[in-house]
Amino acid sequence: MRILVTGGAGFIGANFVLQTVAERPEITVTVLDALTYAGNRTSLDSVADRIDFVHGDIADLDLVDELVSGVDAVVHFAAESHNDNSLADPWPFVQTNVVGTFSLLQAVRRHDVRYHHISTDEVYGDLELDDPERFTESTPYNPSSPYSATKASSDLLVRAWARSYGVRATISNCSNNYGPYQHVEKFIPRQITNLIDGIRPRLYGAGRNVRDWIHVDDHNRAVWDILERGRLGQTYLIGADGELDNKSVVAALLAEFGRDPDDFDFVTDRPGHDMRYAIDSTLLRSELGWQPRYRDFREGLAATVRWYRENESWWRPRKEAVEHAYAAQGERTLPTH
Ligand code: NAD
Ligand code: TDX
Repeated sequence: MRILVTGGAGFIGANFVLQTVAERPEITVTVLDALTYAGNRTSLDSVADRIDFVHGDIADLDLVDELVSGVDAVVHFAAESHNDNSLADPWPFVQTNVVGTFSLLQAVRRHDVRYHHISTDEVYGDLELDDPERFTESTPYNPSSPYSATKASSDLLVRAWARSYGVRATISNCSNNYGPYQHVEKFIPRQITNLIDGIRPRLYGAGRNVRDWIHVDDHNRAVWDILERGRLGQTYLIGADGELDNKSVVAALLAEFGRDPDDFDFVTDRPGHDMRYAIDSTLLRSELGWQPRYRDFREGLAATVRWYRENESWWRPRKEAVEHAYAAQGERTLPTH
């Protein structure tokens, strides 16, 4: 089987490629990645001689058509992925997430290639802290940020191409991932690298927002299950029952670094900040037999902290620019709640 992995130099895509090469040596992998600020080719160094890497844009129709014509399946990870950036400058999100997905869909339609679309739980909007419900495959779409609106748009394109043109597509909507190779702009790597640098972690608002954490390897194993055994046209939610509020995540990190539990700052909140995400992954578990392997968040977090400690050369070149961008977006410390 030959697969085209878009966004394979990003966080989840790179972990997917590393896992695939290690566990499925019979698969031929081609990566298509534009190497934006979020892409890092060195994440794939250990498998560089076992994959093909193409530096290019998913919105380049001719390039995408050529690459898709030579594979059996496309796994589409490439995206502009950071909510804060989408609030500051939404255009690249429309271009990559919507136009880029359109370009891939046209190619898989023309060449009748199997397509798996990676999406997010954020398309469903957010839940109240005390809401007993969790997101399911039938929750109505209600995105909040420019990022989640463009991801929702791309999901709808996939659904339309599957129904109207018979494209052999599946979609997965996953909750917040953590693990190695995640960009230092994101919550957990930002706080880990702050702590390594002796800077206090920074919590938006009151730190009460809840995210449903899943280890990136568990996400990627679910993607393979869906690719191999998922029903065409079906959406699957991926989540590992990992709900935690941001303050608890910071508390776990402070403990990991042997720091005082109060050693963090509250900073300006994100506009429109979603309160809570929570996934009901019953369909994935019952139909495809998927189970998470990382069941203890604190263990997974400790392993992730070790990875950032041991791989400073991977993240250090990007740290200063990220902190500069947050400062330029107006982030400032708030009085303690
Ligand atoms: P990321 O920002 O770390 O990586 C994105 C990758 O896509 C980068 O390598 C970048 O260079 C590449 N890219 C961006 N624009 C491109 C373009 N026009 N053409 C080709 N390549 C391009 O993102 P991530 O966190 O790895 O997310 C991957 C996917 O998973 C995204 O679709 C995201 O919406 C989805 N997702 C992420 C999470 C999460 O917690 N990070 C959760 C659920 C779903
Ligand atoms: O410094 C911070 N302090 C803070 O409190 C940062 C960067 C974030 N936060 C909060 C905001 C969120 O409540 O932490 C939570 C997680 O923030 P992000 O890492 O930016 O993730 P989120 O906005 O939840 O989106 C992520 O999960 C869904 C990914 O970035 C998306 O690509 C994915 O679709």
